[in-house]
Amino acid sequence: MAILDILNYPDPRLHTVAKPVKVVDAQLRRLIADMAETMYAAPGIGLAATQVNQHIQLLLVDISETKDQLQVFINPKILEKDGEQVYEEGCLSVPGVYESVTRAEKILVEALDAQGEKFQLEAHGLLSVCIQHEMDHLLGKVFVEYLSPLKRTRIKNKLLKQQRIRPM
Ligand code: GNR
Ligand code: NI
Repeated sequence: MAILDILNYPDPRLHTVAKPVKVVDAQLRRLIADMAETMYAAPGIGLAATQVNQHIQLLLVDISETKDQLQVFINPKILEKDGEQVYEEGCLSVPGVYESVTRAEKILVEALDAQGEKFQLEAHGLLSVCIQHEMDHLLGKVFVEYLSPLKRTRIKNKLLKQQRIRPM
């Protein structure tokens, strides 16, 4: 296994739209294992392939305390959304930034698992937030895009400064 580099906002590659996975094979499971190791090491409760510069529809989540409940979603689709919740979100690609985002409270997701088997899951609360956050990454969207342009500019400049890149 290997720990992969995570892209940092405002890296333009974070805005790439991921393509569907065609085959669930050993090579894909190797990427899943590396992404899991990367997510646990970070530590984070979710990781989208986009964040490790792999532009395919693959995301992982593990919201358990014990960090032994990995859930893999390949080619995920949201079939139903219901209600609203506000959660203070963070992102491994936007280190040190935590801001409130409004999302659906309940989602019904359909996806393939790491064996290529189709499944459906109804998610609420943090799991629902996390899956929606990761699915946004696959669409090339980072959570700061829900914030005001002023906040987003401040966050961008703070992160560029941290990365020693001249502010825009
Ligand atoms: O580790 C993470 N924590 C988190 C907290 C609140 C809402 C969403 C998240 S996902 C984030 C990991 C990450 O950046 N996934 O893309
Ligand atoms: Ni994120």
